[in-house]
Amino acid sequence: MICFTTTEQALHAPAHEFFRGQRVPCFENPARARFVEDALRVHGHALRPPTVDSAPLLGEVHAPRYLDFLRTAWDQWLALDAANADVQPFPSVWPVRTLRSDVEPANFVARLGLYSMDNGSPMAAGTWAAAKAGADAAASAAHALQAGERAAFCATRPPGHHAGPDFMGGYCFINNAAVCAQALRTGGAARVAVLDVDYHHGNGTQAIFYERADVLFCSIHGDPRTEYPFYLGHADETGAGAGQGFNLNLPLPARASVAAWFDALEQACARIGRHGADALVVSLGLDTFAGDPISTFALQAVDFRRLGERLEQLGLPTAFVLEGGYAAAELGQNAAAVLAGFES
Ligand code: Q9C
Ligand code: ZN
Repeated sequence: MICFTTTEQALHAPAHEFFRGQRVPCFENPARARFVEDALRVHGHALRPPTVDSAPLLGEVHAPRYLDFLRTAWDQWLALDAANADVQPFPSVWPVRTLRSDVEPANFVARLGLYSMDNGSPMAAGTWAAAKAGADAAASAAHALQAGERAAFCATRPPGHHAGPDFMGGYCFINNAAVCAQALRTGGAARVAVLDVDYHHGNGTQAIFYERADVLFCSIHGDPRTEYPFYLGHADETGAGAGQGFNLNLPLPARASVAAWFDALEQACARIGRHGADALVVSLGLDTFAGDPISTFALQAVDFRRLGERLEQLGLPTAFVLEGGYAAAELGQNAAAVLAGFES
């Protein structure tokens, strides 16, 4: 399978995040991509850099003022104090209900809160470069499908599916799956389906396409009553306006069985089949793995292979975009298992 990786991913290397009241090493780190690259090579996949500049697409899925902020955030942080080079910025205040989000504050941390859904998306000097390169990979995967490839995989890092039209969140900055879906639409696909199999609901992708009928969004995830991102991902979110009926959420209780997970996958596949899609984008989170340190599902490598086999049966040109998965040492073999199932 054609596989896109980026050298820039390593430039996004914040040191720590907050977890249960403590500062801990980031779960989402450059080693994840290295494990994926190593496993892909072992399985005989050729790795290549992005071939497409995603810049013209970014404004189709994200707000201009958010992109301006992201692009310049690190320089603004350093402008406050040169010593900030060794400090990570974290938001500490957010424009929740009754507060205004239309006026951009001058204060940097206030703007960081305006453009963040949580304090769980640490930034570093190379965050923009890495996120932009990941988006380029997602656009390149779309381009490869349009050039006739049956499938493509992008080792996108940082991940993207929590990033909404104008906010970062959950380790995500640019919504790579949305960029890929939009690239497919711009390139001529009339209908696209996005299937999000990350443990966490893809709130950003849902929000970006919620009022659109051309991009179907389906997600299988931990029930937001107990699992991140908490405030979106319920079954009664079915789309709005022209997009009514084009959003399918399949929340499962924490610790759901593998059998329950594959039952949900069947429901998602049935809906995707009815959409008459010209192409499929898979938000491939692998944090459904039994050994994941922050999630509670129970999939094993053999199940990831079965996932790949089932997705192949949809018969669609398919772009895989890496999302979460924090058992880094097993991430590569689990990603390779999906591709092996797809190609078997
Ligand atoms: N602060 C993805 O899988 N919180 N994001 C974890 C530590 C958020 C996961 C708790 C988990 C986000 C792409
Ligand atoms: Zn996740």
